[in-house]
Amino acid sequence: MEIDYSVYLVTDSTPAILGKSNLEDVVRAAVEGGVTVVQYRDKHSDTGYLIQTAQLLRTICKPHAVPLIINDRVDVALAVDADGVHLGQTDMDATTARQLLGPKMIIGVTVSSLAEAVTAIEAGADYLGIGTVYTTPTKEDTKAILGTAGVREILDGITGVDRVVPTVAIGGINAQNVQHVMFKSQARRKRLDGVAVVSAVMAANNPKAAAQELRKLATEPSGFIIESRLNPVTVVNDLLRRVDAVVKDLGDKHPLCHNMTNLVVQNFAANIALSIGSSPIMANNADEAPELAALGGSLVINMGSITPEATNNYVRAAQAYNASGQPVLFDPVGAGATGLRRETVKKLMADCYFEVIKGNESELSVLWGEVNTQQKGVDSGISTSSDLDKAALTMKLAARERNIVVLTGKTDFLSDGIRTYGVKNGSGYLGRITGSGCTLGTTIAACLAAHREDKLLATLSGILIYEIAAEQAAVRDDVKGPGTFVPAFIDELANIASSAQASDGSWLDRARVERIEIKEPNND
Ligand code: 3NM
Repeated sequence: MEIDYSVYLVTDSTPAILGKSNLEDVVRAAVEGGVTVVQYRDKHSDTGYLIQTAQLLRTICKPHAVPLIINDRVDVALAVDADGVHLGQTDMDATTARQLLGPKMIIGVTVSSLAEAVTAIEAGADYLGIGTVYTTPTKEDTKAILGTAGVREILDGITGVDRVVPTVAIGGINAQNVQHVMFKSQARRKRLDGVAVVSAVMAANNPKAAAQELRKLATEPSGFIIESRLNPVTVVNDLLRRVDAVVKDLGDKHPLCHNMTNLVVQNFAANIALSIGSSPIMANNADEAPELAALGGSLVINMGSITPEATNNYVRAAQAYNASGQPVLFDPVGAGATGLRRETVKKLMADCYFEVIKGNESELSVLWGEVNTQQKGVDSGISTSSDLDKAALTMKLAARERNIVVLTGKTDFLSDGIRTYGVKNGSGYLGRITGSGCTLGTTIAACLAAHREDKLLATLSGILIYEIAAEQAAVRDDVKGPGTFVPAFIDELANIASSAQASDGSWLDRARVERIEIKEPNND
């Protein structure tokens, strides 16, 4: 039997989840809404009650051809002629269960490491539940929190095993994150077949609608695809030839650039956006985000001035842009400076999809997981890494997050996980004024909104406009120091935007971009 694992419902009869609802009613609604598998999971009731309830659930699932799987209890599965059992690591082992159940019954196993996954497949498991993806209050004895990167590692690892089995991820999955769980956990040769949820349906006010929405989200392609990977332009000169058109698009389309940024740079960022032809809005209340996202622009989340309220607004705003397929750029300012910032980064990375992440070396090291990177303030600090190390960090983070990563510094690095480049343009003045990193984010985000086809090209265009304008400003006679640099810089950004409108690409003669060849990251 071919099974659709896309939305796998695990039941929970405890009052904390089910509330005052009745289990059968919720499962019926969920099946009508479109869940594709039901697992009856009840860790507390007596055997007689389990059998009675499982029989009832069977009559609900059968007309919809939805398989009914029994958690842990092989005897109950046999008694009600269920479609299969699901076994945790401390339940009966899969080999013994197979002997008792025969060859036809489905056996699923929960795994939280590659070793467990391989053992389960070799013991004859028909599918794997991979968890725990995110922290969840629903199950108390969960082991490792894998994140999407951990799920991906397991998927990558099991492609080496002879038998291919379907997989679902479990733990903290809901309508807000289902698409990026599916997208970000995708390994080179294997992707998840679906997601398993408890509270997202069992605790929903309207389980049928919740199931419908999850089914739609889990099976529809997300807006996150980095299309540029399909047919990428890689040669530097070919990319540079296309940059002017991106800058021209910016002037033609005047895309909205929505900034949720820190207190220091709000005015500067708005002026930078205006100078390159984008239309800025500094809106920190996420209640406005769905309407703003519908206008076709981009969002910058710069966590320079974080508060609990701000973090909540960032998540909700990013999710609104994610839902509408519009780009979000994340600037993890000072990511390693305090425990609060590390926690905020973790939350944002778990709950949102960022098309571009832009940071300095120490910020990106924290995102990669070298959490002992201690940052002083928000500056990058003294680097001990070579340019190749920085390029490799940029590339492996982009490959893991399935997005574009920009690492700023004397040379800026950018990568989509496949193509990696270094940009050597810029001016020392950028290091002597506030907000130069932050407003580079605004510039890149404006380009992303204007050009949706090749996201790496859009990112490169933003970096080049910015760094070349800085170079042009720095050599002007009227620039005597950082104070006079700022207005000259804004003027030069506007000059580049006007040149692009006149199809004069001569400003790009200054571009110093080189491709960096790094062997494919192995996600270690
Ligand atoms: N198993 P929710 S996590 C039943 O990690 C279960 O193996 C898990 O609940 C595992 O969808 C979990 O409400 C509970 O977060 C998932």
